[in-house]
Amino acid sequence: MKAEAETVIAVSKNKYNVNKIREDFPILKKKVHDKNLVYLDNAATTQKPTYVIDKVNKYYTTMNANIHRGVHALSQEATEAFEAARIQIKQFINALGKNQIIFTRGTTEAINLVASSYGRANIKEGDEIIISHMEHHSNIVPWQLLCKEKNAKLRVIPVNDNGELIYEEFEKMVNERTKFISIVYVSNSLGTINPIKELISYAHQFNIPVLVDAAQAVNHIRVDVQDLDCDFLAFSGHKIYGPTGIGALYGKVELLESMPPYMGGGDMISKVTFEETTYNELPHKFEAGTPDIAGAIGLGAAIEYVNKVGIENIKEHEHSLLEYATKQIAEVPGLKIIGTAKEKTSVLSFVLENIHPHDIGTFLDFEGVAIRTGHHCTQPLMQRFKIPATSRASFAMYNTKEEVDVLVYGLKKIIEVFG
Ligand code: C6P
Repeated sequence: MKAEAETVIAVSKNKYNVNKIREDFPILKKKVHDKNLVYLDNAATTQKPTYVIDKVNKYYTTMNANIHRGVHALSQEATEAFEAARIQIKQFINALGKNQIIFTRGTTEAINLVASSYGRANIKEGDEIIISHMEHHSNIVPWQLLCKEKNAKLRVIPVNDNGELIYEEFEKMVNERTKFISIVYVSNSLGTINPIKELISYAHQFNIPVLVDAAQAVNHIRVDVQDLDCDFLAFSGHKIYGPTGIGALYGKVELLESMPPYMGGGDMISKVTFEETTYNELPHKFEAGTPDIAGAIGLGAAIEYVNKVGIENIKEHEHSLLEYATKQIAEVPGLKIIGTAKEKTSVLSFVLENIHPHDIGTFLDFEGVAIRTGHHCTQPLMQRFKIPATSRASFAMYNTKEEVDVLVYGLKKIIEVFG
């Protein structure tokens, strides 16, 4: 195992050293079909630096125990590491208190928690919930289920041809029946960055709470829950260089306090009798059962790593990659970019005339290039653009212009082969 200090990348004064960063991600040395791996599927999940892998390893090799339960040394050490990860998250998104950070399996579970707990307690027949046309299925289906159960109505903010929210339509949609808004910060299929702060400020004029799906935001741009003034915010660890199966829900204390538990079980209780149960304080009220302790510690380490590189540095690097790729890809005949918003993160979705995205994905795989093809769990958005699927290249802190060149080379070769 490398010493911790060695695993931490070097970003010397104003100089972003992508090659040094790449050394921290062992998987990037892998060969695929005898070609160098070019990993451009970062919106699906990011690769993990040695720093994170080592922290997870260290947990299992030196402190594995259940948390919040034991008086013995291992349990206390594990509890401390787990709670330190919560503090990392709290600081990263600038929450006021660590009791506002609830560990979940990821964004999906976080949204389901709010829809089930807050939603069931507060949404009534005839109420309206607003989402947008660019939501991931995990920010559609939980609300659909709730609306069905409560006989409430789901309303959808439309999207223009560039893949931007039609903001005026949102304002027109808000009325006295609007009781909740759940909205994606950054679209996974298009890369669009939505004007979340403006939207929240408008919603708050009418006391409507807003949940922000930040799954594709926290790894690209600075997210500050106090500045946004969002009521809830959800994200997944695996999209920010952390492990899979762990994520977080942020919530305002008064809302979280008022909500009934989502799941019952160990750790979420204060006292149980057969007649009555009282619940533990925040955030434990929403953390029933043994959590993914190693995952949480890994997520804390991932955030530490991102902090060391600097989110602003990452943003700048990814933006320059996006600009370069957008320019290079325009040279591919018959290619159309889907998602041309003014404000974008490093996602490049496209279609090629008469060539199915799955063929593109398979062909590129033989060149060592990993992209995602399909509907990206945003079927209504695909229907909006009248396409079944796109090919999506998504860039992370460790990608390079040379890798973009390999992608473009592969795409040109596809045109030659498929004519
Ligand atoms: N998007 C993608 O390839 P989970 O699966 O819970 O970690 O994240 C769900 C989710 C929610 N919201 C947005 C905006 C997302 O992008 C995702 C996950 C992946 O685009 C997998 S479908």
